[in-house]
Amino acid sequence: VQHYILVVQATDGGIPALSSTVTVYCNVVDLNDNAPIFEAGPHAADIVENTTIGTSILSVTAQDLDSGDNGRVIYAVAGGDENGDFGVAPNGTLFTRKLLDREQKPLYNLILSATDSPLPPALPLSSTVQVTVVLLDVNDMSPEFISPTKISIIENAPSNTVVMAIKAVDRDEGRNGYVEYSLEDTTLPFTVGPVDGLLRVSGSLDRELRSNYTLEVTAKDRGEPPRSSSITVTVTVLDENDNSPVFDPRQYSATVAENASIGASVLQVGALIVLLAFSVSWNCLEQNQFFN
Ligand SMILES: [Ca+2]
Ligand SMILES: [Ca+2]
Ligand SMILES: [Ca+2]
Ligand SMILES: [Ca+2]
Repeated sequence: VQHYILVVQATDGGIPALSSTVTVYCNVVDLNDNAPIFEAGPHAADIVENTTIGTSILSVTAQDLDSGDNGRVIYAVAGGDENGDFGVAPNGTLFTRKLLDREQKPLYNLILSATDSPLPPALPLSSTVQVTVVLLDVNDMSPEFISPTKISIIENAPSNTVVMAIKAVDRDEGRNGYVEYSLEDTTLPFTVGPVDGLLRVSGSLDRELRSNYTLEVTAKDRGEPPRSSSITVTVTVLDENDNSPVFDPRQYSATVAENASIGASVLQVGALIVLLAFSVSWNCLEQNQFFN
């Protein structure tokens, strides 16, 4: 009630009694003594990630029993939104201000405030409410390979021998992040486990016939639509009976004086010392048979 109209009557004690009336207009000035109060919760909503900027999520309402500016409510996001991902419209509708990424942050616990707007020097009063926003996954991540792309296997390895474990990770959730593996060329003597990614030998490997294989491996998720990515794995077939030492580097060079004596040390290759076997003359230096 803001206005009272009172009719006041004064009557004397005489006989007959005389009286008169006066009308009193009474305005009650509002004090800001009520804070805005939110309707009871819980307040929660699910939205898909990557939703358009400005998408409405839910609405909150706070009632303020005061009148005028004392009851005029302004809404704001007061907590839980460090990156400024959300805003609240004057009517209390929560909306997105940015593209939201479930892989970065799947859930927000927001604090919304409602504050009234009394004229100074009166102080505003406010209250808060918690709003939970859960992001639903969209298949926006492709599988990413984390396994090596080069591997070797001994020739004659029996069928079913595990060559390596191929691994790809997909940061999406559920089916969107469930990865299955396959080989592009199924005629090669290898298979890959669709679920475990184990690359196995499935035929004979003969280094003399073929010393390396290039396998294109695809990892595909089960999203709708699915996303996939591929890598190339090089498999080198090693010679089973090759016991000869491997020099590193493959080539060595040394300079020998023309008048070096037979038996002079030329250079050392690992544990092997190369000695001069014949005398050297300048015009024969390009041949190799002087050394043993
Ligand atoms: Ca108020
Ligand atoms: Ca995402
Ligand atoms: Ca996603
Ligand atoms: Ca995915």
